[in-house]
Amino acid sequence: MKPHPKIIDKIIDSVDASQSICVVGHVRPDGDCIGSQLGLGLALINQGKEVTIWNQDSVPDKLAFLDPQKLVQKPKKDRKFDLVIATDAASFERLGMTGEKIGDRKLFINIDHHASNTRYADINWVSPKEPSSGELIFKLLKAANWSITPAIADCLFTAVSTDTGSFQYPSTRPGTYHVAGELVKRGANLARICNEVYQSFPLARVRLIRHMYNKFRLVHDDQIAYFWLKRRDYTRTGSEPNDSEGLIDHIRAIDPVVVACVFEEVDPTLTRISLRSKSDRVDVNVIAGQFGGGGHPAAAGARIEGTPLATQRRVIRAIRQALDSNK
Ligand SMILES: [Mn+2]
Repeated sequence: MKPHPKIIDKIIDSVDASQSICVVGHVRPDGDCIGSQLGLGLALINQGKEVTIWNQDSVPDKLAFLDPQKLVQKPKKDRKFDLVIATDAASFERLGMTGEKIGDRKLFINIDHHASNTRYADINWVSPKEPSSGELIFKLLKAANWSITPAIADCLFTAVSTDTGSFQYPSTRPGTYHVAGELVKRGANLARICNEVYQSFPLARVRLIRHMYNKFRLVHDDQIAYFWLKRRDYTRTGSEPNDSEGLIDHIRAIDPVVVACVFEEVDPTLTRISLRSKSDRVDVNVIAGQFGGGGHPAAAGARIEGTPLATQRRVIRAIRQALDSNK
């Protein structure tokens, strides 16, 4: 009897058997998504594959240095692919309109590290213990013996670094540092990555941070911190939704705070929430799940229908309950 091939071998065999490959990622892509998409995409190009890299949204400015060839495109028309690989996308819906354009494919592979992943593809490599999808891509490249060039190392290092909060989140494991070390050995340009990703925020974002510090609220013995981002806050500060990424870390980084929450107005009756937990006591993936969202124990999100006030009440109540039930 033939042994059941390990999933990673199945993925490598599928790539070998495919010529046209599309690599897709989630809406409003972050460093892990773009780094994983580009790191994998570049490796596949080096393998002589015909590669398309699609994301519904543009590459954030601070990550543009990873894509000098502008490989990441917005999907325009339906295309035929031998293989589509999704990276860092917890659900099919998270692919946004990209999902509508990849219908004609022979095989669909999902590579992700979100515990909430819905296993929507033909082959699902979901490993929630990994702190980033970038680490999964690194393992895939190593197992396949596909060369990790300095450009690929830049992409994967950015993925690993951003999704671990610069190697600070509890998800960071010894292996994460080994992967990072190996990526630096293979030419990841640390100075460039740190300067582009962490030291080059636009002034508009600083105005948004000022707004946040003026407006954030503390409740439940200062254990819950939250603030609202309204659409007018973006226009007023000259910023865009991309600029709000990571803002939540500022209120999370306050001593008594255990859970931080950002309410972002999508439209008057739709709110996007982001949640961060600093303690094992509170699993925000569970809280987000109560509102149809998900993520990780320490970082999760959801989109909630309803008036802003009702949404705020429901979410804060859920956080309070989580805090009180695990004292
Ligand atoms: Mn990720």
